[in-house]
Amino acid sequence: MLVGLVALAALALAGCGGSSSNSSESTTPTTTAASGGKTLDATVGPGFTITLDQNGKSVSTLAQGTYTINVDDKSVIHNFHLTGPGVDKATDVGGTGTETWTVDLEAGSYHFQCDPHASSMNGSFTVSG
Ligand SMILES: [Cu+2]
Repeated sequence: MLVGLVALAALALAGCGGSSSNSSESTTPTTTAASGGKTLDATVGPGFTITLDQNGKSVSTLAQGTYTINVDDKSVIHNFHLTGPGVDKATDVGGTGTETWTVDLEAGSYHFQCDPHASSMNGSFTVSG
């Protein structure tokens, strides 16, 4: 009986994913973005702006954990460079496009900037343990 319940729950979860007639019993772990909201949006350019948002709000503090960062580099004169405990990741200055980073944020201070314009294009946030 318990096995039957678990199978039902798995089917129900798979159904939420939007695939209509997927009757296989494969439970693909595709529940990253929706639960917990641990997705950040990093944007640089096309003007002299650099931002890091979570759910449309500028990030100032975060709980430690694993985050997905969707980076959108919109300019060939800017880049997005994130540094902090255990993290040092950057896009190319001369390139544009989107990248997806998975980062483990630990307790401490993190800083992001556009390297060619670091004095004016920068931001920071704090991660609490
Ligand atoms: Cu720049």
